[in-house]
Amino acid sequence: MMDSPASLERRTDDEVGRGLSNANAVVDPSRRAEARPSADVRTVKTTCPYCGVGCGVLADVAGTGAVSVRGDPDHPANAGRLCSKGSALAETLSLDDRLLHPEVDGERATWDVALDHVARRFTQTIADHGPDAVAFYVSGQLLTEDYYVANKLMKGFIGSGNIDTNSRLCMASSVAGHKRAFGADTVPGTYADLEEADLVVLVGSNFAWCHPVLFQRMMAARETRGMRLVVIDPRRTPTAEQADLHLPIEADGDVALFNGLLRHLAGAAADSDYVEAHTTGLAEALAVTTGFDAPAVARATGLASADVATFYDLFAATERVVTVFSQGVNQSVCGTDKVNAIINCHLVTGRIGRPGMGPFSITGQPNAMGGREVGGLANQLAAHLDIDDPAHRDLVRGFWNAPRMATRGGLKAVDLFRAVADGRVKALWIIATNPVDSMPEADGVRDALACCPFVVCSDVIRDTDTTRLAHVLLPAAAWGEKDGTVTNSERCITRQRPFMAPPGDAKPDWWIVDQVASRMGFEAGFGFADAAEIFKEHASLSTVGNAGTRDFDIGGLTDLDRDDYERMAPVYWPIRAGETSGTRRFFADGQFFTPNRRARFIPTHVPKPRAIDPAYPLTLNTGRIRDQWHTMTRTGKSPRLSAHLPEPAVTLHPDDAREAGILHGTLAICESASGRMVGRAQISDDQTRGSVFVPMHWTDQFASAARVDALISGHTDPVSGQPASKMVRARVRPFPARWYGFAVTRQKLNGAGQDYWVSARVADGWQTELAGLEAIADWPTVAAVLLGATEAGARLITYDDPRSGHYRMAVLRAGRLYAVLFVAPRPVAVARAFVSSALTDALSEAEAFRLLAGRPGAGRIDRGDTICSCFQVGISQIRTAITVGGCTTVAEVGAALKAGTNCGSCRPEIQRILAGALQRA
Ligand SMILES: Nc1nc2c(c(=O)[nH]1)N[C@H]1C(S)=C(S)[C@@H](COP(=O)(O)OP(=O)(O)OC[C@H]3O[C@@H](n4cnc5c(=O)[nH]c(N)nc54)[C@H](O)[C@@H]3O)O[C@H]1N2
Ligand SMILES: Nc1nc2c(c(=O)[nH]1)N[C@H]1C(S)=C(S)[C@@H](COP(=O)(O)OP(=O)(O)OC[C@H]3O[C@@H](n4cnc5c(=O)[nH]c(N)nc54)[C@H](O)[C@@H]3O)O[C@H]1N2
Ligand code: SF4
Ligand SMILES: [Mo]
Repeated sequence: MMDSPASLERRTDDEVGRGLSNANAVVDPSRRAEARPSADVRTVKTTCPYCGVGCGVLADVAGTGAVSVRGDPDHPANAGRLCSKGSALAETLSLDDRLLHPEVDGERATWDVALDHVARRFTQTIADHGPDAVAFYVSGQLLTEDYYVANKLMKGFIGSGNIDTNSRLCMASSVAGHKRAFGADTVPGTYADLEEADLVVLVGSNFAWCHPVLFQRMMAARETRGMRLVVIDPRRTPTAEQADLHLPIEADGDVALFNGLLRHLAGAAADSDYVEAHTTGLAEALAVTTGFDAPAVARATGLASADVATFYDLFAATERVVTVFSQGVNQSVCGTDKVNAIINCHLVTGRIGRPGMGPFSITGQPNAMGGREVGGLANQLAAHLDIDDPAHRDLVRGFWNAPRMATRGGLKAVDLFRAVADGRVKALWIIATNPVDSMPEADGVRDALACCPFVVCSDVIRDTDTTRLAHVLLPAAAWGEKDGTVTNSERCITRQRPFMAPPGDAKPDWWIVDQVASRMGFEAGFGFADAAEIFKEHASLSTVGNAGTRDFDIGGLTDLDRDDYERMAPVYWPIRAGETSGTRRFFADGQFFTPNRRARFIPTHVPKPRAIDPAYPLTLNTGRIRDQWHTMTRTGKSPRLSAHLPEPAVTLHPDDAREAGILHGTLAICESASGRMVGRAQISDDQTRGSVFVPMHWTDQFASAARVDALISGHTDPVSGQPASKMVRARVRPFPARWYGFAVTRQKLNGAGQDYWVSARVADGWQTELAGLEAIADWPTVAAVLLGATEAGARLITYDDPRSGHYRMAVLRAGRLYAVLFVAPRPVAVARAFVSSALTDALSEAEAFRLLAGRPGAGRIDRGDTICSCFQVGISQIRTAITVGGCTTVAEVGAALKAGTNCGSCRPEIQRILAGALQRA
């Protein structure tokens, strides 16, 4: 760890016995299984801060302060497993990049000054322009307690509905679909249902990469029970590759597909007794499916008619079926209809509320569910109550003793930022989310913040594309420091516990909001002592006026004292007063939360095809990669995670690439009517013709121009207000690079000024891909500046061939490799992992030359692109194990190289490499 002032402070904390240094030890994962914490190791049970699977984590803190993590064998979600991101958590705890002190207008400030300033500006804005002139934009990565306090302040005390959350971009369509069908935002099922099912249908979910531990649980059950897997996704993803049937559906074909299925089931597999006793509206829902036979559905979805028929028959014939859905469903102009089209099929067959069956909306963020419980969306109230229902408002008003309850819902995310842009919202507080990168119309969001009179940002990182635009920065305590609860996709509430002291001035998010509330004059409703006290209030509210009429009830947790809260084991909701354990499955009794207790069928509508603009012939689809988390503020710190896919790819079908004149491995510009990005062209028939895929993760912190949300339009689902982040019309063209470069440097290379750059962490520094639109005549000078080799003490070794356009420079300092650059007229062909692993090595001049020649020296192998991040096994090694070593299964590759034997997240990719290599052989 670098000796930053922050780490010195953390050590100062040590001295007074309050905290720990957070030096990171990454335990060799091969030893993790046996790792028995030694005497001076303290083990803290907490929860992974990434995806909604909500895996239990054991943080082992050594006497030295070094932290390592392993899966918690006792946690019901993961039983000891962690995926690649969870396994690398210790690598993300370093203090570099952390926001450590409050700042006001770019100057460091005390908490008192910063909090008073925020309270004063919000109070003044409300006095001058009314409560709707202020807003909060928060996050499913807040703990339930943080979220509860923010929502209480805005809806109960400021008196506006203007608090929305990044869950609007994530779960809003599922919430709306559940409410329409069930009368409440209820997720009926459990993870065990995935193990007990005979058929699992994954709709718009790259399960293997986005919910890896749950995916592995499911796949393990499949090996023993032989369940069938259908994947509905326009791309052949690593998940789709594992499927018995992959349906490469055209974007937004889902409503047609499930309407056709409803029609098929109504004839073939309906449970008329169930429909009769427990539902309403089937006739109306069926009426809109007239004509949806398999051939018609095939035309509407771009699928083969035979595949549609196979899917329908399989679904009809299988009683135990779970339909899992995620962002390919939610993030759409017809997201809510997609959700209801799926639920309709489970209602008509009565396959809900019983083991191994049901519709299952899998949440993305660690506390997407907790956010829904506290009512973090602008159109909700706390405790699954409705803001539009006057009786519900009265109930909450009474409980909070709220001086001015909001009387209606507030602005939803897209409208909220538009209101910032046009000046209706004049003061905005952003907490734990990075909208300049993750919101649609992202350039518009950036411009809106730039002209907003007052922007406050609470984050753990100093420099993000959003914090750059804030007037006030408030340093939040990060994972490992903060204390509270999260709820996972199956309604399991688990504690996140601190195992380190917050560095610098960092404070818990709830504390920061609570302080501002008190300073705005709302002491009566705030002044919480700790997370336990907030949780108690939240639990109590869930019982108010709730005699089994509302799904969210955690009355059984209202009596927890501080020690109980501290010890609280994972627990499921609902857990009503007097109960000691929660109910695992909803709707077993066929009773729903609508006024007549019946579930509703909803007629769902196929979206009108949007007019195709010949200028933008392609459909742009966006999403996630295996080892990065959203805007990379934390996973981007991990060399291991950054090695998997270090550059944003623009993935194209071969025919589309050919038409656009784009070659594999060159750079491509992807643009829509609203913005553009540049990335590495990847040509693959995993992509369907007419579509292009770009990952959502890259920001201006890591790349010259790769914020894909600059391309996404503000089209939203009319019911849920969720943006269609997976579909915008776009086009591609070659980035006309005159030269390409690849650099590995100790310090982050300052790419500013280069036409194209993308940086990623490697073990001792950074690697950077570069390209330029203009030829460079004087490479020796430019290279020396780029590599920081202009100071004394740098030994330069160069290779220059002006005729062929090749230039290479290695910089040695004190005999060790400090930086190296390769320049070529075409994409640089040197093996990345081989060069980056030489950084800081002691090299003779001859060895440095060999490195510049791109030839591995003695004892150094070229691993190729990293596939297994736990053991750093590359694609070349895996191919060799197959072609030379004779491995024919994933297990054999694991035995030979260890690849895939720890977290298992890479097993689908090893499978793919095997299939390719064996086919060639
Ligand atoms: N590694 C990693 N894991 C994560 C996250 C992360 O950042 N990184 N984020 C977490 C969060 S917050 C979330 S919300 C989840 C998201 O988890 P997922 O929803 O599984 O992930 P995405 O990659 O966004 O999208 C899933 C798939 O939807 C497909 N799709 C696009 N359009 C359509 C369509 O019209 N119909 C259908 N059927 N499919 C379509 C895409 O091709 C994509 O493969 O992941 C969580 N887990
Ligand atoms: N094109 C496209 N856009 C998308 C999506 C997509 O699939 N395609 N997916 C959407 C979805 S589903 C989601 S969930 C969003 C995610 O988008 P964001 O929420 O914008 O992404 P994150 O990078 O997770 O942002 C979290 C921020 O909070 C900070 N942070 C981390 N921990 C804490 C903490 O404890 N306290 C505080 N105060 N700050 C903290 C991080 O440093 C980071 O800046 O993106 C959405 N945008
Ligand atoms: S699956 Fe991975 S990212 Fe998700 S909670 Fe588990 S360890 Fe964390
Ligand atoms: Mo999400």
